Amino acid sequence: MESVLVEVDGVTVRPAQGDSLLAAVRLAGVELPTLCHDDRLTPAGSCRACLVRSGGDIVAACVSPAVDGAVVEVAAGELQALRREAVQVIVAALPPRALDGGVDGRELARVCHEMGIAPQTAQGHGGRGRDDSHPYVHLDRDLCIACGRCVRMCNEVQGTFALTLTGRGADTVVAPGTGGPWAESDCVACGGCVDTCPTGALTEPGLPLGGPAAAERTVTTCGYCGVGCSLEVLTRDDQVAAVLPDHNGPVNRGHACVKGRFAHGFLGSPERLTRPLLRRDGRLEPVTWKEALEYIARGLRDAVAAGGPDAVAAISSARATNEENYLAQKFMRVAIGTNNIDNCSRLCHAPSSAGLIAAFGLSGGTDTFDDVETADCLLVVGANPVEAHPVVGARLLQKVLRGTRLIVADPRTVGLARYADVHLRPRPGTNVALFHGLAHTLWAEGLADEEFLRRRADGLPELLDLLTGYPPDRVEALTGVPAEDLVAVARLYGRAERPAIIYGLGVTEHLHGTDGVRALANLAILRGAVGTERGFGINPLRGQNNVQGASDMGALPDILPGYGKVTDPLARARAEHVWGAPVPTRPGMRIPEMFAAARAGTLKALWIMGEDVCATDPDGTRVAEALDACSLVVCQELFLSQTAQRAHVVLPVASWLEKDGTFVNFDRRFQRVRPALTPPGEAKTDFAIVHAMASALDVDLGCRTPAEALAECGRVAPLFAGVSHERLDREGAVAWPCPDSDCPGEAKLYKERFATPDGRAKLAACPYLPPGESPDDHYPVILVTGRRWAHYNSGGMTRRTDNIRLDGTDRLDVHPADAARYGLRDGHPVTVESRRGRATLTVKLSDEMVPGQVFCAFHFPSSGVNILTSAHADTITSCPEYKVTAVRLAPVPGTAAKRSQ
Ligand SMILES: Nc1nc2c(c(=O)[nH]1)N[C@H]1C(S)=C(S)[C@@H](COP(=O)(O)OP(=O)(O)OC[C@H]3O[C@@H](n4cnc5c(=O)[nH]c(N)nc54)[C@H](O)[C@@H]3O)O[C@H]1N2
Ligand SMILES: Nc1nc2c(c(=O)[nH]1)N[C@H]1C(S)=C(S)[C@@H](COP(=O)(O)OP(=O)(O)OC[C@H]3O[C@@H](n4cnc5c(=O)[nH]c(N)nc54)[C@H](O)[C@@H]3O)O[C@H]1N2
Ligand code: SF4
Ligand code: SF4
Ligand code: FES
Ligand SMILES: [Mo]
Repeated sequence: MESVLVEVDGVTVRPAQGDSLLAAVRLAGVELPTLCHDDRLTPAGSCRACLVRSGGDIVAACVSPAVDGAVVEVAAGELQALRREAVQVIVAALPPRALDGGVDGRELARVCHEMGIAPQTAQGHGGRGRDDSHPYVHLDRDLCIACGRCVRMCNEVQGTFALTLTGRGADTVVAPGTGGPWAESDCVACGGCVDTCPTGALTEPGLPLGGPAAAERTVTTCGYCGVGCSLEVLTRDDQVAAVLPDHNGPVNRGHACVKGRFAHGFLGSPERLTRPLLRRDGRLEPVTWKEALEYIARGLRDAVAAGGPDAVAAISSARATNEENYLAQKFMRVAIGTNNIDNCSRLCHAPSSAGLIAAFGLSGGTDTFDDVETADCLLVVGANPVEAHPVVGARLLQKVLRGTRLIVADPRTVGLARYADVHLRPRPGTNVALFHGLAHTLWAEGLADEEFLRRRADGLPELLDLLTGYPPDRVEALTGVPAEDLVAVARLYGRAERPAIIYGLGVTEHLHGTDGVRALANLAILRGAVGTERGFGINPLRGQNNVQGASDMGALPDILPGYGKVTDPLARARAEHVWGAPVPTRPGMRIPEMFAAARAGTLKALWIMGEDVCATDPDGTRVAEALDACSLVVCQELFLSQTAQRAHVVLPVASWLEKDGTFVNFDRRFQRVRPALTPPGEAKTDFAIVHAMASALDVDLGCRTPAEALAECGRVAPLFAGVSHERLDREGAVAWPCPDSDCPGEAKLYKERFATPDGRAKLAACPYLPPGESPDDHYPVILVTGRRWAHYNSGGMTRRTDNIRLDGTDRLDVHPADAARYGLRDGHPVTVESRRGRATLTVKLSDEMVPGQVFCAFHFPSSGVNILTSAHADTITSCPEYKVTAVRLAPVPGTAAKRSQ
């Protein structure tokens, strides 16, 4: 970038062209106060705390460009006086508490302290009142100086546009744009406005006045979603005072969402499990760890005696750390002697893993999110990042607001769809046809990169043969997407210079989810937009905080740590060498197979480490039957979840804020997890529990600490050999593949060759096949399930926080036309019935839906959404078809509205 020459109080500096005078002053190391300025936001120039003289004029440095040859005066006494006067005017109108804390107070108090403005200056009487309606964001109007930082934060970083400045002159104050109380506004509680507010007008409950300095501080990684936000946890007396976004976080860069930032109230919930529980006479009763472990050891030995090692199975946890998952799979393979281990990737992105490995060789997104963010065209498919990956959603939205082209493919009008150049609304379950239609058009319009295809990809003739059957008008008939929209999208994606594909569960959770991933990958390959500088490939927004890691660590029935196959003698030999024990050769059972085996009586013992299968797996009635059929169910939990209620032994665990280890986020970055608190009562980490269970069976799993476990994993898995706790503590995040400690980690994959055996990408010629569930006369409506912003999966944690005040019930989004048709009223209960069972939800009229389709989340197990969903699953990976369930709707008697015909 070109620089310019500027002189600041006699010091010559070279800011970049386009920088402000404020940047130049800082480069010169000269002190200059600011109030309305935040580096992340467009400058406002309203407070006048940063007045300087430049070219003879008095100007606000934050809004004045640093032009070549500028001579800036900052320190002169007369300028200091002007600045002090400006701030004094602001402060004089504020009540005395505005300057509480002085040098240890809020930003305004610190600035005043530095400028020598006496605390008595603040003499305002206030009287404008507070808004404490929201659980996490509180407003003290008397402290608002109308600097607008909060408004800009909400617009320019978060993208929610919830705030505005109202009133005139000295009475100007921030307010929700909807009028009314904050709790009823559009605010999604990202906390950004609280962070940037310099005065304490916006605060969160619990945050100590002096900020980080007033409490103990632990930097860790969020334990909710796969974005992997780095967070700073402030604690006092072993309790969380506040959780702030870490400004050095590689993904979040000082931002976060309501879950990571505020949803920690579950920690102190009176329902938190603090002692082991054992079922006696049908009731779960507290026992000692010794009793619980002896019971488990006996039960496991009995199961193996009755049915061999394969009569035992484990469901590991994508909520737990890499080290815990590593140890869990080692336990199953070494201590029990079976490959029966799986994790919730099965329910989620198993099709991504299978599809991306088949197409490119490795199980993960092809690019880093930092690169994706520099794309000039985003194709977002079956993902709702504004709600499910809010920090990513916010970064994408800001890109789009700055002009990046956006295509959204989602049956619903999700947050990003409102900003899309084109919004495609395929009928749920028709993605493969849609993607083939796009591929057909790319080829027909000469937008494919034939040179790339020749050099780096296989399968073109077969694909072209198949694509003849997918012209736009036929695809319109299959998917409901207008042919001209399809063509417009193929042109946008095909003509972009650096396109990127981002996708979610709307692609994977289908009967043909893996085909969906492959057909989507075809687009990037046809376009030569993967493994090259001409695009950013295809990137799944992986869900759980550590679902990538749980699979990386080999908590899968056919895969060892680092993706060696259990059927590959070389991969087995490497693990056997490190573990000093044989590795079973037969692939184990997947989660749905475990339940089927339990019902059939061949699976005797099931160990569940942190998944609420009864609430979150499909066809819940049959899941409960499976658990009831086992002679031993062990469940490691924070709470007495629906699953724990059916277990024989429940072990209390530490949460992500109470343990040591690492997570791998959605773009393959290892990041450190550090304990900020001690676990309550007798709760232990999953790591300690796996060791204790092994000891109870007289097996020593080695790797005493999480650091040792990751180091050992690196010896089994060359992909991670260069990652260690010590390195992560030193360097922050490291992406895999990272084969040695000098390797920086490969954020962008396949630059030279793909990781398939022959180094070439594979196009897939998979025909479109219809979904497993189809509507009929009895079940005429398609139910799509997914996420809402305030709750997380089973809701076990978020329902036990004040998030319950932000979203208190399970709602069914219904198009007004359907509501009229079935006699449903907004806010009233509705019975939703599928071929398997019935759930009761609350109607929410929504124009985000297409008539004939309804949507709900599954965050309130008591409403029974997963009683409805079916056992149909991806034919390749067994990922459930959560996105398509045929249902019928009826008002709960006594609440019906008049029906229309
Ligand atoms: N707030 C919150 N955040 C979360 C979670 C949470 O529970 N709450 N869970 C985390 C987890 S585990 C995961 S996996 C991620 C999931 O994150 P996402 O994948 O973004 O989540 P979903 O809402 O399940 O599904 C995404 C979209 O797929 C669309 N869809 C459904 N069927 C089709 C189809 O046939 N074609 C297309 N193109 N689209 C379709 C749905 O309308 C929905 O908007 O979120 C993570 N983040
Ligand atoms: N209808 C429908 N159902 C779905 C989906 C959908 O889109 N629609 N999505 C599916 C997807 S993608 C996923 S990932 C699953 C998620 O399903 P689950 O994994 O069952 O959901 P969670 O609520 O994330 O976590 C389960 C439990 O883990 C516990 N827990 C949290 N941290 C820890 C820990 O460190 N250790 C241990 N041992 N336990 C812990 C929590 O208390 C919680 O009860 O749901 C699936 N279910
Ligand atoms: S908390 Fe976030 S979403 Fe809510 S008003 Fe503040 S910046 Fe906007
Ligand atoms: S975006 Fe995901 S990782 Fe970041 S704070 Fe929210 S839940 Fe945590
Ligand atoms: S910081 Fe420059 S005018 Fe406010
Ligand atoms: Mo997930």
